[in-house]
This record gives sequence, structure tokens and C-alpha cells, in this order.
Amino acid sequence: MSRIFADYLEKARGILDNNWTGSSTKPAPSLYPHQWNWDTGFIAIGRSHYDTTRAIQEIETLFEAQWLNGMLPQIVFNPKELGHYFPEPDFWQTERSPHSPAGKLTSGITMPPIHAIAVEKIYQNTRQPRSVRPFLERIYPKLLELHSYLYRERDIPEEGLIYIRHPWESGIDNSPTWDVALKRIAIDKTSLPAYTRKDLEHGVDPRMRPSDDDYDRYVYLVDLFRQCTYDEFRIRESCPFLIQDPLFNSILCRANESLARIAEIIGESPEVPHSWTKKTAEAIRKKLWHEDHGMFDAYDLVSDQLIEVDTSAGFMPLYAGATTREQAKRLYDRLNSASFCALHQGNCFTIPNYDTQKEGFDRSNYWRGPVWININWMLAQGLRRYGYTVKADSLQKDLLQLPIRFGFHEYFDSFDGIGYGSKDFGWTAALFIDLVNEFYESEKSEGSVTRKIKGLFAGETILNDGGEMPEIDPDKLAGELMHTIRVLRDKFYDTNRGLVDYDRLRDSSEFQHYRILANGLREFKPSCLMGRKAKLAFWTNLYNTIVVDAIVTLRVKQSVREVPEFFRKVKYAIGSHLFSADDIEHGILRGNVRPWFYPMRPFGPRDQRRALILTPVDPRIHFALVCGSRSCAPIGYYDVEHIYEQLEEAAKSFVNSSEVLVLPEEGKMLISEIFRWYEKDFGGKGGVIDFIFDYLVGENARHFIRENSLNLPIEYLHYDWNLNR
Ligand code: 2M8
Repeated sequence: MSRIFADYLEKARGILDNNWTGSSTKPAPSLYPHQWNWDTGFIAIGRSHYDTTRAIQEIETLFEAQWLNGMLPQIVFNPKELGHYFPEPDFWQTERSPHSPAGKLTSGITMPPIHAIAVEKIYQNTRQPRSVRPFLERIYPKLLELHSYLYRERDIPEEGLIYIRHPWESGIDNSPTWDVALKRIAIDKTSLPAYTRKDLEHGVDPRMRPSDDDYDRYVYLVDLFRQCTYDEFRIRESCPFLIQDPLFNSILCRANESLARIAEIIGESPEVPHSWTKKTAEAIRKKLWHEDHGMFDAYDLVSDQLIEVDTSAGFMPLYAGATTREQAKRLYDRLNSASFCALHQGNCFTIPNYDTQKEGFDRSNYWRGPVWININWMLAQGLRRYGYTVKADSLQKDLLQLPIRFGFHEYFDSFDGIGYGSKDFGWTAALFIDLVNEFYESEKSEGSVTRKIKGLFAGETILNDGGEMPEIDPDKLAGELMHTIRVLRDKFYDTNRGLVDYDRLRDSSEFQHYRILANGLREFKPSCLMGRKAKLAFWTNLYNTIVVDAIVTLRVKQSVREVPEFFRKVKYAIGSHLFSADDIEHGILRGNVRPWFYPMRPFGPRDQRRALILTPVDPRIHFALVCGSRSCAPIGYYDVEHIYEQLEEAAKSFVNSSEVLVLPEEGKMLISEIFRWYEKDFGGKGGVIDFIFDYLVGENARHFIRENSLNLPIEYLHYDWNLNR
């Protein structure tokens, strides 16, 4: 792992430790001195990577305050910390409800139910699953009660959608989505209970917090709830704020999936959570989708209509896997636009909480524009679920770089990234820990697989040795082969997302045809390729396809590293010679240079393949050659006519992905190991810096490189060898 990640992991853990109260972690040192509902879920996810005991304790402490009707309160108050937050127990007066738990001080509302997801993560991340099982057995009935409460009390027409009745229940307090419903509440100052805001006493700029008008309405609703003695029936009858929110319902839907898996682990029936998942997903898809708007909207049960507002909550059904393919595509187009900071836009961070093009967008005001780490974390997973990995990666990139560059803040300016709200914020630290562990320590799981297969495969494999030969004129073979590679690209590669559908490809007639043509390579003379462009395109496409062919033929499951020396031992017979992927890459396309991991050049002094060496080396090929792994460039097809433009595009995409992180505040740059392995091809370290500078978008980052080009500290990012499946 890069040193900088190791340093920041330590800082993140330090933040969680400082916010630890003895039985749970508060969201932030002073602004939020109690235990919060969904913060606990995110924080437990972070802790699950290194401290199972505390992760479990977080969750159990929260559930100790679960209401008797199953509701899990938004806040569990710490009796030792009273006096610094508003509203506290004296204002909530939850003792008016027969359901509030004895001996616990809580608020009287709930929050998005992320907890089953956190519990599943704790189980997945522990090194001793057996010792975590008793926890699963203890917590499962409580999770079930929580979800049952939501479906029983908050889904009266039983349509699968839960309503929230206070903006605080959404977790996105002053989101513009609530404006219209809140404005409906006419405030009469004479009857509104007196109160004093405490949130502005912690040095936070009031312009970055909800307004006083908002607070009046928050208070009005709490007052209404206590007057109704927290009786859901009475509240429902009189509450002017009843909204089915896509964020809340998507988290619930996704949590049902975890709940079903937990049930299976402990030998319970997953049927109920399964049926909830199905029902809620369907209801989200049907009722919350706004066809003209092209997004999911919240549904206002009081005015009986969708609330057409463009916030990040509208994308959240991706996280639940609740959308159709078409809906996902439309969401993706919206998400990847200037409204929410498009790929390579360069002057913004992904994903602002509210459409940047709308009036009322405010880059620094709380849930009205800034970037929030928990939203990025969920949406990145949602995008991955639908295969939008490049965009997911850009969300992750910002999730990583914002805390490193600007501190572990509560939220971040959507344009210049400055951190706002509380410092040392719990879920920012916790989800950073999760991401770094999931993506940058992935090497740890590969070792065992590699060891298992090692030994089974020691010799070389010639993929086109034997089998049916094509009935085709040898002069036409290269053209037909390239055409077929293109067909494979169109049908089985997703160039936008950088993925290959290996399973479908394996059984397809197109791939069988390709294999027959590949057999024909045995009688092919590469010297017949004319012109630099034709050679570049042929060898680049062939490299990419030999890798795909080998992954399919050798049934690689998780990583090409399962096959020792994959790139050296898997070969095609072409004419009278054998060519491995390494021969094509280091021998032909890189001008026969010694790769960094091997003592010799691919082609020795008398090797006839030297005649095929292509010079000068074009370093952009490193962003076109696809090694079947997540960290390499997205797979594409390169055609003779447009290959230079395509290489240009490939380089630009790579330099602006999470494989290049420019961190001016840290005085350094983190870049893919590709730049270290092939430094020579770029003309040394200076050449690498110039290359990055040329392709990078974003003035701030370019300025930093320009100013420091002579002495720029560089660290290299871990290379993710997991399959680009
Ligand atoms: C914020 O909400 C609380 C009320 O719940 C507040 O403003 O006082 C929100 O960002 C919410 O999502 C978060 O859980 C809470 C604590 O971090 O702070």
C-alpha cells in the first residue's frame, strides 16, 4: 500500500478513537456529542476492517435503545454530554410514548436503516467469522423488528414504500426536496415552543447550516409528535410532512438484501426479507420514477405528487439495484453531466448533493450542494452494480482525495473541495478506511488463490495449437481477425465501463469463430502488415484478445495472477514463431526492451521476431493494452484509421481517472504503477510528469504540477489485479 494511504488510514482510525465514548462513536468531537443512528452504521463499517469488537459494540449500543415497537431512534443521548445540542431529551419528551425504552434517552424519530448492511460487513470482514455468529444471532431479531416496524407503521397502503415524517429522518436535513412541504407549515411564533439552536455555537458558519426558518419547522414537527404522544396513527392524521423518500427506501431495500443473507448464515428463513426487497424495489421503480424528469423523486403523500427536485437522492435506487436497465442508463447520463460533475470536467468534485445548474444550488451549504462521503460511498457501489465502473471510480477517487487533501471533514465544497462543517467527522474517516481496505489492499486475497493454482500450470500454453483452420485466404486473415475482434467488442465488451462479459463470450458462436481464425494465425506472416498505424492497431488488438482468450480458456476466476507467469507463458503461434502477451507488449510494441520484472529482452540478438519491432515507442499504448485487470485501461477496439485519436482518448481517460491523484495540499502526487514500470517509455520521471501535465484537466492540479515539476514527490498506487469481469 502507498505510504500516504497507510498514513491516512492511521489518521482515520485516530479520529474514530478520539470520538469513541466508551460504548459507541459520536459523529464528531463537539457538534454532535451523542450517538446517531445511521452514522453508527457507517462507522461500524469502517471499524469492521480492524476492530470487530468495537464495530459490534457500536451496533449493540444503538440497538439497546431500540423502541418497544421496533423503531430505532435517530439519536441516543449520552447523559454525560447533555447541554450542548438541541433538541435534547427535555425537548423530545419521549417518555410520553409507551414505546420508548426505559432507562434510555432518545429522540422520537428514526433514520435510514443502514444497519443490516453494516452487520453483514462486520461478518464479512472479520478474520474469525465463527466468533461473530453469536452477534448475528443476537442482532438479527432486532434488525427484523426494525424493518417490521417500518413496514407496519410507515407503509399504510402496504405498497412497499416507507414514509418519513421529519427531514431529520432522511439524514439529508435541509435538502431542497423538503422545501415545498416545509413551506406548507405556517409558523405561528406565539404558539411555537421556545428554543435555542445549539448547532451554531461550535464555530460553524451559519451559512453552511440549515436556516432559522428550517429550524422553526423542525421544531414544529417535534412538538406535533410529542403532542401526539408519538402515536403513529395520530401523527399520520395530522402531520403536514409525510414523504416517501428514494434515499430512505433504497437503503431499506438494500438492507433487506443483507438481512436475507444474515438470515441464511444463522439458519433462519430469508423469505420475509426477500419479499420486502422485491416489493420495495418494485414500488421504487414504479411509483418514485418520474419519466419526464428521468430521475427518481420523493413522493409527497400530503399533496399526492412526486416532488421534482434534482438531488443525489434521486440516484440512490442504483444502490438498491432497484432500477431497470433503461432507468439506470438515464440516471447515469444525468449523473455524468455538468449538473453533478461529469467525468473529466476538471473543475468540480463528484457528486454534489444538488444539481449545480439549479437556482438554489449552494456549494457550501450542508445538504444543498456540497459533496458528502457517505453518498459517494453508496452511489459508487450503485454504479458498480450496473457496471458503470468508470464513473464509480471517479466517485471513489473523490472519496479518497477529498479527505487526504482537505481533511476528514463533514462535507466538502463541490468546486474547490474545501472541507466544511465539523472536522474529524466519523463517517468520512470510516468510509475512507473501508474504501482503502476494499480497493487498495486487495492483494491480500489474491495470494491464496495464486498458491492453489501454482504448480498446476507451470509450462507454456499455446492457445491456437491445433483445431479447425479457417477457410480464408491468408492475405485476408488479418482483416477478418480484426473484424471479429470488433464484433466481440461490440457484443461482449463494455468499453464505457471497462468490462468484459467472459461467461457469455465463452459460449458464443462469435468467440468460436474467433478461435478458428486465431488458428489461422499459424500460417500468417506478420511482415505483410503495411504501415505503422496498421501494425499498431493489429498488435494492440491482438494483445487485448490473447488476454481475453486466455482468461476464458484457462477459466480464470478472480485474477490473472491465478496463472503464474500468465503474460509470458500463454502464447499464440503466429507464422513460424510463438508470441506471448509479453512478447507482443515488450518485444514489438515497446521496442524490445527488458521488462522491469525480467532479466532479459524478449527477443535475443538472433531472434527473427526482431524484424517486427515497432519504434519509436508510443507511450500511449500503455492505456490501450488491457491486462484483464481492474487497474488497467478499459478494453476497446483500435482501428487502423483512427488509432492515433483513440490512443489520445485512452491516455486522457487514464490520466483523469483515480489512477492519478494530484494532492497539492500534501505536496505530492499519487500515480499508477504503470508510470513506474514504464517510466523509460515516457522519457524518464520528467517525461512522466510532462505526460500527465499534458493530459490532466483541472487548473488547480495543473498549476501544482507546473510549479513543482522539477522536484515533485511521487508515490505509486497499488495495482489492482482483480479481473475486469
Ligand atoms: C445531521 O443531522 C443532525 C440531525 O439529525 C443535525 O443537523 O443536528 C445530518 O447530516 C445527519 O445525516 C447526520 O446523521 C447527523 C450527525 O452526523 O447530522
